[in-house]
Amino acid sequence: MPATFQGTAVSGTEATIEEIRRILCGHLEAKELLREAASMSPRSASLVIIAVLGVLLTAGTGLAAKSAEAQQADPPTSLGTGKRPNIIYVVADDLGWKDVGFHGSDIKTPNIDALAAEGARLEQFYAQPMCTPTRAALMTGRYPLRYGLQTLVIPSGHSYGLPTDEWLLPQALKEAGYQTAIIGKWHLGHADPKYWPRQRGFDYQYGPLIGEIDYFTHEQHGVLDWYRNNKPFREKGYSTTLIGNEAVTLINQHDPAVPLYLYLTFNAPHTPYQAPQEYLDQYKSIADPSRRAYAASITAMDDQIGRVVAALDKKKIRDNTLIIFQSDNGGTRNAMFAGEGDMSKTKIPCDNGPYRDGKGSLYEGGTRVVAFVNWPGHIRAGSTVDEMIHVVDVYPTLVGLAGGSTAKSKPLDGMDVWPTLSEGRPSPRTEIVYNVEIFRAGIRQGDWKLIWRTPLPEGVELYDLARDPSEKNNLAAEHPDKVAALQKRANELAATMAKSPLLLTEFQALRKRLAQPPALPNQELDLNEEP
Ligand SMILES: [Ca+2]
Repeated sequence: MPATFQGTAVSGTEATIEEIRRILCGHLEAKELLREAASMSPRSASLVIIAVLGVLLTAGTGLAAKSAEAQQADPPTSLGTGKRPNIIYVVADDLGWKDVGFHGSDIKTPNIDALAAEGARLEQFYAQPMCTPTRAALMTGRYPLRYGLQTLVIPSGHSYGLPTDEWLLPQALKEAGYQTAIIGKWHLGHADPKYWPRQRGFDYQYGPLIGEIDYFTHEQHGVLDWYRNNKPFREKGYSTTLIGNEAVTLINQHDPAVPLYLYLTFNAPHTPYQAPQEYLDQYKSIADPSRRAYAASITAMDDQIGRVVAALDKKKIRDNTLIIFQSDNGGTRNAMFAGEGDMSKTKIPCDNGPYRDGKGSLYEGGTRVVAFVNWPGHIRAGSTVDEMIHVVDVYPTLVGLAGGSTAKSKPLDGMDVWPTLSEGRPSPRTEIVYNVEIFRAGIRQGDWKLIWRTPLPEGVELYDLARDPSEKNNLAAEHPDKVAALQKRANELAATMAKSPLLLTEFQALRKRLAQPPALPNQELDLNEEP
């Protein structure tokens, strides 16, 4: 570690270090924290923060494209069945692991439950801890650390997006002859049309480019976020219902001779917790208004999924349609990660069952998400796949099924897991990379999982997930060899990671503050002027 970093850390106050930790762990509070730091600290404290951030930001080499790790990744194998299924890929937003009927919830999800029961439940399906990174991993087959999207979501006021030199899943499926459509939330870049879905392989687009919209006005921070084929427009209705309507219409009008890839991404049940009265009325027994609206929004989403299945049946293409469902991250358990809106008066309603913590964290509650796969005659009904699958695996698996090619993709982290999904064979995956950022990492190899927080004082946690899936017993002190091996792996990945455009932008904004005049108290001072 550079001497400047050590010196800076030693000379900084504990309060300053804590500020840095909070900034790094929660962008949403960053501006407020910086304002606080500036008002209570001398100018030198700002310099300390900048110095530490600068060292941390330059720690990554940004050589994602040259990643030796990625170059060594196994090439995907095409295990297509000869059929080219329609693919309906459904993503829920911030859905708690336990908040579906098939995981024991009192929230009614009969359509989701039926699909899971007639297909395979995926009980070790891992996503990234937040929206943007998971969606990027799904679209690229590569860890977000490869292209700088590993930290937080793309905030509404930021202008970066998923780099355009990535070859996305819809591009690969379109190349294979699929009709491609996104109906729902994107959240992989909104400030420049070059990041929008229509420019990234989707023939058709409908829904919000960002997300966290008001379900009824479809606005984000008072700005309309509701588009059809790149044009903003207003329409009345509850977003979940509108998304369902659009999916049904698309299926009804679809030419069955052409395979369809529909990326169906509800903004439900993300904040703000809202639902139509008829759904709220189904949960009169729930006293807490947040939990009632959250439950109602999940049932509303379930109804729309039921309508999509009915449309497939009516079109007589159900038997040749693969349906996959997942949440993009675990349910929210910390208000800081609930979204950009005010959560001060809201009781967090999500339930991740036995899994610790939730969205934003590297614990299982943030990353092991509700998921199932269903394809009549191809996925064994009533089966449970208790094998490790990472969201990056979806890309090569679907492209393989589609008979497509990954030749234009950058080196994939994902593996073709079709034999695991369809036949219950052991997963080729022996490792889960929960995330690697400049301030923390989560890595699982076999049943051993490391969570490593690197801002000082560092935190090291080691769990045996086979015996302790709830991550209650930190075994780091008992197994220093396992900690060291997993830390080595995390460091290897960190050495290849791309810089985060979010943190770089914030760092540059911090530098601009150096040019501002001193924030002195606004009072008359007696100056001892020399005569
Ligand atoms: Ca999310």
